[in-house]
Amino acid sequence: MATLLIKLNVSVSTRKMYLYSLASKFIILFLTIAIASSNGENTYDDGIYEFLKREYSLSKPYQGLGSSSSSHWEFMGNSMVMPEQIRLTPDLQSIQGAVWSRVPCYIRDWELRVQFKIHGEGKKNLNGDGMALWLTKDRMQIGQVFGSANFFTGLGIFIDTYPNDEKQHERTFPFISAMVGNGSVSYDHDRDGRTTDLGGCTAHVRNTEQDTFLLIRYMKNRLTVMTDVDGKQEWKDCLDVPGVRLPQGYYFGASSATGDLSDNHDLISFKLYELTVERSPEEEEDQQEITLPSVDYRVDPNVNIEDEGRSILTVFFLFIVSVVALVVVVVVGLFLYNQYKENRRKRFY
Ligand SMILES: [Ca+2]
Repeated sequence: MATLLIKLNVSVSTRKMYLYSLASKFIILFLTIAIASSNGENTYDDGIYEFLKREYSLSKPYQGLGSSSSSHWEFMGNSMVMPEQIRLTPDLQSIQGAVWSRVPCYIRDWELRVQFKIHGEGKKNLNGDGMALWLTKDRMQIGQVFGSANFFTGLGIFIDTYPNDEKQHERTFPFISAMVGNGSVSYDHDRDGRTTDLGGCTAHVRNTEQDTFLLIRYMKNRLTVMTDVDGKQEWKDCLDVPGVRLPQGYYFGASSATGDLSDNHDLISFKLYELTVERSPEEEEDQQEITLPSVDYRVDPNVNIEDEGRSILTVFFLFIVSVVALVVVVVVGLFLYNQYKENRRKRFY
């Protein structure tokens, strides 16, 4: 009996020890996760890590904003901070507003996630003009491109809510597009930037019930834009362009403008994540040479490549058919001629 009691005691204390060790493991795991998330660190696909960079980010309650030189962000035009958003423009005619980072960005690989809201009283196609997100050499310059300067040097992402070019039947608005400017190329507002854009997508972002988000990723010179605008909580492809070369030390910004038509253009959050990406020595060297923004290859929207490709194929096909037909005619002709000669020879003898 005594032996049994001892055995029971031993097994109870072993179980306690096991439970204690399990509990402590859980606590350690919990603390690790808590510390990691408080640092703004998350694991990304393929082992790439992302770190939230607070100095380039904006979110409620929008601290670190204003005219003081210690603030990271500065206002321009009619933009204003409200409890739930930064209103770049109210739903009034001929208004411009912007917010610009004061800190030049030397992060090479990054992902920007923007929550925004575009809403107003105007009926469909009686609203405008949209908003833009920037990473440019110059900052705080009022102008004609969604409230910011034209002939910009850097990257512009446009959420264009009004079709200025009536001929754009194949594009449904609102339309999101991207442009890389080198200081000497104009954004053509009357053509909705069609002549210079790197492509884009339609996104129904206006007067929606659900929250609307945009993701811009710049990783190893590849520019990717995705949207999450239909309340499904998943990113949808919009634009993906390799060979986009952007120099370091540029400024992030967001701007908006209204004209005869208007909308509320609200920036709710602007979160910049640094991505940790491994590079080969060649890629390192390639990066150091970038002094002016450029794109290795841009599809010219005025040339219909599909049609051109088709016509080249047609010409090639016709050429092959002609050659084959010519050979057949020659061979058949020779055969018939030989037959004719043979018949004549037989008739003579
Ligand atoms: Ca437009």
